[in-house]
Amino acid sequence: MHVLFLEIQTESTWSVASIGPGFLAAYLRRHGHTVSIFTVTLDHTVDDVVAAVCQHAPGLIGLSLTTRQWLRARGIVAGLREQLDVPVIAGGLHPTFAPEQVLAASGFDLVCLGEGEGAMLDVVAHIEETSSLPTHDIDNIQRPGEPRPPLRPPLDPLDELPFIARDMLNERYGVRHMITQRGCPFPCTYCAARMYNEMYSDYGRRRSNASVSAELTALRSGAAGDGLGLSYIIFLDDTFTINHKWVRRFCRIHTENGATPFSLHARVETVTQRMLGELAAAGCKHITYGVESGSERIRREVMLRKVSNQRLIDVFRWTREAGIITTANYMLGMPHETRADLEMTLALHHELQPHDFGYFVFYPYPGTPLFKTCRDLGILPEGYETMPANHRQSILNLRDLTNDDIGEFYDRFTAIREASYLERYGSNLSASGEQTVRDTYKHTAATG
Ligand code: B12
Ligand code: SF4
Repeated sequence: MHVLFLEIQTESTWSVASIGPGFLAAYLRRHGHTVSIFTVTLDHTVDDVVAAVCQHAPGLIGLSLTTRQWLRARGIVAGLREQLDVPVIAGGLHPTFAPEQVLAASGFDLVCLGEGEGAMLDVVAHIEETSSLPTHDIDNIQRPGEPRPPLRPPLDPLDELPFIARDMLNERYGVRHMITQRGCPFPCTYCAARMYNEMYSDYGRRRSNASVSAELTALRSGAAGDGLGLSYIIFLDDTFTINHKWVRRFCRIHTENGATPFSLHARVETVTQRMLGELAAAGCKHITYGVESGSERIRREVMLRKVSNQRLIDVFRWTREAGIITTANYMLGMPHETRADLEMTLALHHELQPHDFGYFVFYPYPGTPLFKTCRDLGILPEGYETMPANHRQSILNLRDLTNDDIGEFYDRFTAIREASYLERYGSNLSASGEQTVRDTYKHTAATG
C-alpha cells in the first residue's frame, strides 16, 4: 500500500528533519509498502494539499506532530476531509500526549501513541487487507471514543531498525541528521520527550557503535542515493554524552573513519574535560547545552535540574578550551519565576560566554509535570488549546511575572544577540529570532 506523510511547516524556513517519518518510511518499505512525503509549506492552501494527495494517491495519510504543528495540522486535515476521504493517522509527541484532543478534531481517524514502527505497519496491513479502518484493538493505536490502548514493548535492539529513509528529510549540502538513541534518563519537568519514560517502564536504548558507524559509512559512500554524501553530522539525540564508554568508542571509530565534523546536544553533568578533548579530536565542532535558567532555585525546584551554576561555568569554559563552539538555551516565564530570577539568567549568560544562544518563552506541553502544575495552580488560561506554542509570548497567567516583564527580558536577550551578531558578522543576521537555516541547527530550550 502507499502511505503519504504530510510534513506541516510552521515557520517559513524551518524545514529540516522529519526524523519520525524517516524511521517509519524505512520500516514500511522494508515490509513491502511504498511511502512518500509532501511538505505543506506556509504558502500551501488546503486545495494544494488536496491536489498533492490526489497525485500521490495514498491508502493512508500520516502526520507526525509536535504541539507547535498541531493547530495548523488541524485546519488542514479538516479541510482535506471535506474534499477527500483518505484515512488519516497522527503520531509523534503531541498526539501521544493529547490523543483525545486530536481524535476529536475533524478528519483524524487514528492516533499512534509512542513508538510507531510496529503499530503503523499493523494499521497499513489492516487497511490493505480490508480497505477499511481497524475496528479492533491494535497496540499503540487509539480510535475515536475508545480508551487509550495498551502499548507494545519498545523495539529492542534499535540496531534491527533499517537506516532512516533520507528522502523523508530535507537535507542539503551533505549535512546529515542522525539519531543514535531513544529516550532520555533525566527528569526535567517541562520536557515532553522524557514522558516516554513514564509511558514505558524501560524506554532508554542506544544503537551500537557499529550500527552508527555503518550508517555514516553508507552516507559517505553515497548510499543515500541523493548525491549529497556526508559533509557534516547533526546528532539530534536528546543527550549524546550519557554513556561515556559508548562516546569514547564512537570517538575512536569516527576518527579512524575520517573525523567528519559534527555537532551534538549535551547536559553539563554528562561531560568531562577529557571527553570534550576526545570529542574535539573526533571532529566535534559545536555543542548545544540546555542551561534554561540562571536561578538555581528555578532549576532545582521548578525544572528538576539540580546542577550548579559553577558547573555550567566550568563546562562552558572547558568546551571553549577544547575548541568547540557552544550554544546555550534558556527558558523564560516559568511558573514561580520572578524578575530577579530572570536577571540571574542574564547574569549567568554573561559568565558562560556562549558563542550563541536560544531563548524561549515557556509553553506547558501536554503530558508533562509542569503542564499539570500550571493547571493545578490555575494559571493555564481557558482555551489554551487554541493558543499557539510559539515560544515568544507566554500563554500563562503567571503570578510573579507579567507579560510585559517577559517581553522586556525577551527584548533584552534579543538586544544581546543582535549586538553579538553585529560584532561578529558586521550585520544584523536574524537577531530578532527570525528563523534561518542556521537557526534550525540550534535547538529547543527543552533539549539537552
Ligand atoms: C529533532 C528535533 C527537532 C528538529 C526536527 C523536528 C522534526 N520534526 O523531526 C527541529 C530542530 C526542527 C525541532 C524543532 C522544534 N522542536 Co524539536 N525535537 C527534536 C527531538 C530532539 C528529536 C525528535 C526525533 O526525531 N525523535 C526521534 C524519532 C524517531 O522519534 P519521534 O519523533 O518521537 O517518532 C516516533 C514516534 O513518536 C512515532 N511517530 C512519530 N510521528 C509519527 C507519525 C505517525 C503517523 C505514526 C503512526 C507514528 C509517529 O513513531 C516514531 C518512531 O518510533 C525532540 C526530542 C525527542 N526526543 O523527541 C524534540 C521535540 C520534538 N521538539 C520540541 C520542540 C518544543 C521544538 C520547537 C518548538 C523548538 C523551539 N523552541 O522552537 C521546534 C518546533 C518545530 C515544529 N515546527 O514543530 C519538543 C516538542 C514538545 C511537544 N509536545 O510538541 C520536543 C519533544 C523536545 C522536548 N524535550 O520537549 N525539533
Ligand atoms: S530536557 Fe533534555 S535532558 Fe531534560 S529530560 Fe528532556 S531531553 Fe532529557
